[in-house]
Amino acid sequence: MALGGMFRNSAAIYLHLVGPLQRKKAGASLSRCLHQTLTMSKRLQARRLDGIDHNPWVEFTKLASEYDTVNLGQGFPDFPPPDFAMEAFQHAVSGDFMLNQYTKAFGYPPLTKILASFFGKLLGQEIDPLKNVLVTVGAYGALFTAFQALVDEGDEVIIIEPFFDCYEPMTLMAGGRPVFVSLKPTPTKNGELDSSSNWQLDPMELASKFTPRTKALILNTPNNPLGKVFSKAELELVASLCQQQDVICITDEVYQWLVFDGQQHISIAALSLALAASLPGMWERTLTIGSAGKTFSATGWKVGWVLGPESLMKHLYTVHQNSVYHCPTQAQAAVAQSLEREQLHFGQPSSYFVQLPQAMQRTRDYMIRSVQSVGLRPVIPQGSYFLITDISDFKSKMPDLPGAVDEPYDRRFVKWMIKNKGLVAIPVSIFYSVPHQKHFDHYIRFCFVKDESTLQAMDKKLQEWKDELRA
Ligand code: IK2
Repeated sequence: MALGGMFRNSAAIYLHLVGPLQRKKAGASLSRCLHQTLTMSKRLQARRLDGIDHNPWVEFTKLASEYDTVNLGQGFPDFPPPDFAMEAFQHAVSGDFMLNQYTKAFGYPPLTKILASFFGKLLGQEIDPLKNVLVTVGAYGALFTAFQALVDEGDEVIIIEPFFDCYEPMTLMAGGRPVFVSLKPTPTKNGELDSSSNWQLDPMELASKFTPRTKALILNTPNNPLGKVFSKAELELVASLCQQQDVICITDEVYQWLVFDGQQHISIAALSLALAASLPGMWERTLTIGSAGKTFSATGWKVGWVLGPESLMKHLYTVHQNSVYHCPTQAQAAVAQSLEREQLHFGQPSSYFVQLPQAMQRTRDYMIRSVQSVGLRPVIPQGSYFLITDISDFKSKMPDLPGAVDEPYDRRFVKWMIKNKGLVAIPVSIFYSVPHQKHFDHYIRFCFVKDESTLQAMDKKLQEWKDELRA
């Protein structure tokens, strides 16, 4: 209708400007054209978009912008990237003018080279920059390319809940069928704080999700929104099932440097399993995804990557070559220089990959204390930059918040909190499949990759709230 209306307006302007004869002829052909446009509008949306056209991010971002809020919703830093990364970007923009031009489709050569050498050491693999690396438009681009390249009509993809919400639509857009398995919280003792490590997979349930149609499993460690860092034993369980059932593993490791309390991030692609030495190993069946946005606190640069064996990567190259081609050369050059710097400082106190988690552990702990003061019960994240908190106490005290009856409670709660308390969070049910949302509608997610002043502003709002609760 909007399209028809727009067309009618431009047609009217055109007819007003031309002479009477031309007006008659043009009027007839325009009306045919207009008719065709209206007929076409019967079905514009491709069927692959059926059921995925509503996006909660759009709704909550819009609502947040309408009120005076402290925004702890979307996961991006409100502080600058490190100086060396900013300088690298400035250098890329103002230096070699050829960085304004196309580069290689699968990545700017200095970037694919440093990714290969940096991650080759971490994953214990000889990585070929030309065969095992693809640079993408953010980790989003990496995920999309992987799904399009490998998931076929009717293929099943196992998704561990809670999951970064785009995994489901990406599976569906590729024609696949998402199969969900939830991490379940083990009850804590009275008064004890919950931790993301208490949320675990039931091995029997996980095994039961594999069928002859299972093509891939998607893993996310550290996990968004829970902050869970999968242990070696948990990864070995996933890996052995992938090996036994001949399944591809897509592992989203964008928060790999953001681990706390001495935790260690382990890449599933680096595991070697003795039990199945005769089968292709984890490197041979895994795509490992990373993001410069998360790595260097520069989410707007939109540089991501995928690393994997040639047998899988060649299909991603086909998709990428024929769709995006490559991501901006200057941003890739800045990431290359920043990674080269990190390689020199690796493991030392001067490394950003050492400094960032230390700083984020402090903001995490500040936020934990702050949310506890109003009766929100945090689930301590082992990694990522998100903190989920249990709102059950509010659910029992204020069960009837405005909103549709079938709208999960956490969504109504977040809307209420934005409007009445000026605080933005994200409802955790959006990270679940529809059938499982009702079991997880009493958690909300706060993002703590924020400047001290933002966290203080949050704390101020929470203290005012606490005073109201006391009154
Ligand atoms: N994978 C995960 C697990 C992510 O969290 C993200 C970024 N999401 O952050 C938004 C939020 O949850 O508030 C991505 C992939 C995408 O990364 P990139 O920005 O590099 O495309």
